[in-house]
Amino acid sequence: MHAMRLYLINPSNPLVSMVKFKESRWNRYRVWKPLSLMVLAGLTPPEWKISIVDENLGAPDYPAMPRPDVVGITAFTSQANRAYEVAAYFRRLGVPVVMGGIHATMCLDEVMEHVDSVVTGEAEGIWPQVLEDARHGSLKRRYDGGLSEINDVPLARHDLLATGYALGAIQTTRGCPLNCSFCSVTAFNGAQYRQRPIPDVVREFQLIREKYVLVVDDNLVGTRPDHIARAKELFRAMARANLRKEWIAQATINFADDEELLTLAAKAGCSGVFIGFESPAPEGLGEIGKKFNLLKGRDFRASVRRIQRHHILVAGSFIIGLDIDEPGIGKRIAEVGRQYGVDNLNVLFLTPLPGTRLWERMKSEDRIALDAFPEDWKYYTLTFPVARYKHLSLDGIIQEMISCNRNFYSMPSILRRVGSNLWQRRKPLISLVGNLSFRGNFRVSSKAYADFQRQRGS
Ligand code: B12
Ligand code: SF4
Repeated sequence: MHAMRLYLINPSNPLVSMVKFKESRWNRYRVWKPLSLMVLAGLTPPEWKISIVDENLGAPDYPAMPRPDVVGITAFTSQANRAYEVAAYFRRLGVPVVMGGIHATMCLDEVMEHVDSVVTGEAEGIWPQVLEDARHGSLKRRYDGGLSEINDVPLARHDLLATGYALGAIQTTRGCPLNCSFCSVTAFNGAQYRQRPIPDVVREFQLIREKYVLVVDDNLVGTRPDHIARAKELFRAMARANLRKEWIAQATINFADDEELLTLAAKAGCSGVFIGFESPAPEGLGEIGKKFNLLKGRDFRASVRRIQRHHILVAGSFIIGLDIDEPGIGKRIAEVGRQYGVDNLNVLFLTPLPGTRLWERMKSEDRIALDAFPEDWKYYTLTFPVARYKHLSLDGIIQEMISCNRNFYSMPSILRRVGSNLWQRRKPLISLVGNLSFRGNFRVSSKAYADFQRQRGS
């Protein structure tokens, strides 16, 4: 049996790539490992010779590369256009192309037009079958992996990607019960919070070469007491294994409510968390279905401080463009970010992503402004306004975003924050790099907004 050659490709993202390194050296921090492809490689039988191609590291010279037997492509919605170009190239050569991931699942009919075979859902239960069919020349047009058995998630192939990324990546849980209206996670990974076996996670951490790691879980600690208990077990096991890694993760604000959890997280190497505050107004949280943040008596500033006391940095995420948002919202978010005391602020435009409740609602209200698909998918990065917002025009909302970032990332503000980190001995260097990186990226974004406005003729 001759070895079969498989390319697993992460199409370049229009806004995020090393090619744009010239525009801002902070771009390095925007290029992340495509973990999906490393997991697929982990599921692939040994008779396949696998290459993972991450176009974000630089444009590959496909004609100079050996012809593969099969190509697998992953894509977020924003990468769909480039995914179709890559698919067309390999199909012209007669190489069968399979596409999977979030966009393929949410926009099945569109994707079917561009590739030979589509895999919807999680891949663990189905990928070996897809490859077997490909080997026999009998690929089906469509496969559905549904939700995987969490114990079947293999160790990702961390050895297959080039070094040079700022962070390694690992996943320890899947699924989220909160089902916020703008997010595709509950629709894609289900409402049940599924946890990988702790020994697998520890073993996989040991395979990661990078010192700094992104834990990609949507919520590393979960929301229920049994979730928290598991997180504590995981952190204990990580500390025992003496991994010598520093990691960042996403969590809900209840992370702050348990001192033991925070102590264990810090011991296990946690150096920062992303927390979705989403809106400074309770009505905003109601609007997007993030009622979890509305729990009575929550003092966000005190919660943030409790986390920071464990030398863990807090990045706060907000959304701009809710129906309740009026002119002035940008400055308001910057003020609230400062008031909560977050170390970094990450603000994104409300974006109807296919497959979400927000998409259904905006579509039915004819509020999707950028809808020349697939071309317009490139703007679905959450860094462009793509909808008709209630009280803000396209130009107006961009101005709000600019005023928010100008305000929060002014040099005096950065120096004040980093100064206080220095004073509290709370990772001042990482905080400085984080703040400068956000500031640098903001400059790239401002240029992108100008191009966007020019192209839209506004
Ligand atoms: C980590 C993460 C990031 C990281 C790293 C991104 C990266 N390059 O890996 C960062 C923070 C950089 C990021 C950025 C963005 N992200 Co993001 N991110 C995630 C997150 C939390 C986890 C992704 C992950 O690694 N999962 C683990 C792997 C193993 O799972 P998986 O990717 O789903 O892969 C499985 C299946 O999908 C399938 N599969 C995937 N690809 C393929 C291919 C083939 C051939 C086959 C057969 C199967 C298959 O098999 C895999 C194993 O089961 C998801 C939410 C989520 N839970 O998925 C959001 C998510 C993917 N992100 C999202 C978005 C919108 C973005 C951004 C566009 C906007 C933003 N600012 O957040 C940017 C784009 C940046 C970029 N580089 O492209 C959306 C995507 C929705 C959509 N329709 O596109 C998600 C779903 C969250 C949400 N809000 O709904 N993200
Ligand atoms: S935004 Fe976060 S909390 Fe809300 S559904 Fe998505 S993953 Fe869950």
